[in-house]
Amino acid sequence: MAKLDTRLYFITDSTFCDEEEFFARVTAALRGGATLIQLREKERSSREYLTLAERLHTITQSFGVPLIIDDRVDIALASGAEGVHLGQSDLPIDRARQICGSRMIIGATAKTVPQALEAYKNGADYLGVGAIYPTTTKVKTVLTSVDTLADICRAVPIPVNAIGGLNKDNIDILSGVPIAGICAVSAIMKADDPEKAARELFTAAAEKLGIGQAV
Ligand code: TZP
Ligand code: MG
Repeated sequence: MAKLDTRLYFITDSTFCDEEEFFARVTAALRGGATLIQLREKERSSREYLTLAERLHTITQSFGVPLIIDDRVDIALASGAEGVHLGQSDLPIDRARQICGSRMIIGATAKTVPQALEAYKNGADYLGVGAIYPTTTKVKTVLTSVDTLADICRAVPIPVNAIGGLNKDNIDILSGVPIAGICAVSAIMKADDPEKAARELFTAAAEKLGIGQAV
């Protein structure tokens, strides 16, 4: 399996800019220290999703950072990406594991301790938990309390990342919760300077939450 480092997990959104700007922004985020990238496309045809994934993969590979594909095991496999992220209405984790084999990173969304335990038991490598704050990113989600996030961290031995409305100025709420990292879309994607935004979020997570000492 590719080395899994979820400290600064940048999830992309290509819906508000053209393709060149999209790739420029993701490249900037990688320069700023993103440790894991997710391509997240909800409106694309399979062909478009694959084309974007292949192009993005050449970029992530040049930084030695794994690429995770949201929702779609087929696109992940076809593009050569290192992993796939599956929500509660996507393929079950154990079926995805059967298809992908042990080398693929499989991430899961969990909002409750039972969901987290089930995902772990079925072979998930990491969990995304949230939304911690309301988000401006297009997503069907409900808020998850910091207490539930903490319970999930204690319940499973795999990395748990917080997601939802997080930025360098509001992550203090996660202080003392043993998360492995932060997931962010808009704090980086929509920043004036995505490289600086990624760097500042990475630094804030290290300084305020102690994320990053041990990988
Ligand atoms: N799942 C829960 S919240 C969310 C996803 C995909 C979106 C997070 O986006 P942002 O812009 O970092 O709030
Ligand atoms: Mg999904």
